[in-house]
Amino acid sequence: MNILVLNGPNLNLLGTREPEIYGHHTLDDIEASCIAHGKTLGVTVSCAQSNVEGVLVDRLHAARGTMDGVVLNAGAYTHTSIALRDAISATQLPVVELHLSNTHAREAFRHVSMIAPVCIGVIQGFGAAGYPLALTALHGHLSGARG
Ligand code: CA2
Repeated sequence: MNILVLNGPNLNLLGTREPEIYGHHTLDDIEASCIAHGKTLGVTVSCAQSNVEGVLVDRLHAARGTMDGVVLNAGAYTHTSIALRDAISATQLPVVELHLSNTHAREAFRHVSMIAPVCIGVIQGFGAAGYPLALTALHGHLSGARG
């Protein structure tokens, strides 16, 4: 089983600013934890990050046929990007939307997600710990263990 962990804009800055919102972990820490957690699940985890909307769209397109599912923290594009929503639909892959913060406890513009309707589920508000949670959830979904 192959899972892509895809992070969007500004998430390369994790651990450098706003730790009260996003925690102290760097993106490297998070990616390493995803790969390690994947090994416990028997999943090969690939990681990518881009600040560019079109590159994220391209990554999703490339995931089709090579990945079994995607964990996606689309960052601020979550709230604006119909292009990402359409790319998720086009891949026909199960995608878990993920956020470090609880976007519903923040500004009103973060309460709307363009991508949630085309994702299989959403994990948010648990900081970096959300990534292994999302991998476990997606692994369960792909294994047919949703109950
Ligand atoms: O909580 C999340 O994971 C978000 O996807 C993070 C996005 C935000 O726009 C979403 O509403 C929720 C922002 C990521 C910014 O990351 C930074 C990291 C360090 C310093 C500054 C920003």
